Amino acid sequence: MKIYFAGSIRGGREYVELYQKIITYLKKFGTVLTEHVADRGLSKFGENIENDISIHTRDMEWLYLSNVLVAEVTTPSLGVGYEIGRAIENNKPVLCLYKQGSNYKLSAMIAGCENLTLNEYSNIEQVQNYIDDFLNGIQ
Ligand code: 6IA
Repeated sequence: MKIYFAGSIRGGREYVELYQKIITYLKKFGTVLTEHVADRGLSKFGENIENDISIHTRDMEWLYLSNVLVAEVTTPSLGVGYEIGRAIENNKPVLCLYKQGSNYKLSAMIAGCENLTLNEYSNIEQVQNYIDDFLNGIQ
């Protein structure tokens, strides 16, 4: 299974360690095409040798290749929201994970979307259980 993991980059990096844990767990199920999302060296302020057009082109290729998109949606991110929308339009199953009690309010465009699965978690064990349920359900 090819998995596209989406998590905030320019939106803010406060949950990057959680992204790493999620990616490690997702690798039990297949290949994660977007491991760089959890790269702690990738700062929202950082320079990148690639330009934004090539980032967008490459990410869309990976998204088309993937069987499923898993998104950590707690930190609001235009890029993550965009990827979720593009995945749904391309009939990919989408799992969104949101940290319960976060100061960030989840967008109605995610919370109110009936074409995705949204789970609220309070710890990594819950995240893992939600991933199990979701990915075993579509295999
Ligand atoms: O709007 P955001 O930057 O928070 O969007 C994050 C999402 O867009 C992630 O799920 C990625 O898949 C994708 N994305 C955004 N920026 C990049 C990137 N380099 N490389 C790969 N995927 C990206 C940006 C580097 C820059 C901050 C120095």
